Amino acid sequence: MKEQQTLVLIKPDGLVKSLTGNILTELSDVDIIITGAKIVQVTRELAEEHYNHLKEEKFFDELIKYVMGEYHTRRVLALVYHGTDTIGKVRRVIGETNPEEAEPTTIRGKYGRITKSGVFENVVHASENEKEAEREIKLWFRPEELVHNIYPTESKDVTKTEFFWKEKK
Ligand code: IDP
Ligand code: MG
Repeated sequence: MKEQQTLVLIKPDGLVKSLTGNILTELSDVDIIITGAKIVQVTRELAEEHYNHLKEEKFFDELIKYVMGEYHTRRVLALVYHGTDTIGKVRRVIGETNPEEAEPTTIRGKYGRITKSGVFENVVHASENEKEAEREIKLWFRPEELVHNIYPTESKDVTKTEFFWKEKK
């Protein structure tokens, strides 16, 4: 029993199909809590870094286009879940990578499909293990965007331009 965090992405097909509510409901049944959430427009750089371990696969280019939203909408919902054994719990709820092989009761089994060009449109991403979870959470989120941090943080003095809401005169 271990406190873990995991990165979940509701991919562009999940957003276009209005599945956000259903997916959050399925994930709320396993006693884990959301500690960070935001809508992200995925750049090519972020997509390629996220899937860098699949660079050599023949489906890599299609995968990058898919996660950048070229076939659906240019955004994903990024979430960090926190709790005991979160990584395995979430992976069980989402199901197998191939939506045709995923159990029909899982998120991917219920809502995923394979396109004619062979893209696995499997609706959600979730980290596979602790090493990947740490890498992915640090890639997608800054420490202050999470309500609770399990990885060490440090403060640095930086000078930067920040945006504020314009004050009404
Ligand atoms: P995972 O998302 O279940 O962890 P990975 O092997 O890490 O599976 O693959 C990342 C993503 O790449 C998958 O979610 C899926 O969208 C896509 N993908 C994986 N394997 C294939 C394949 O054989 N054909 C087409 N797309 C694939
Ligand atoms: Mg993976």
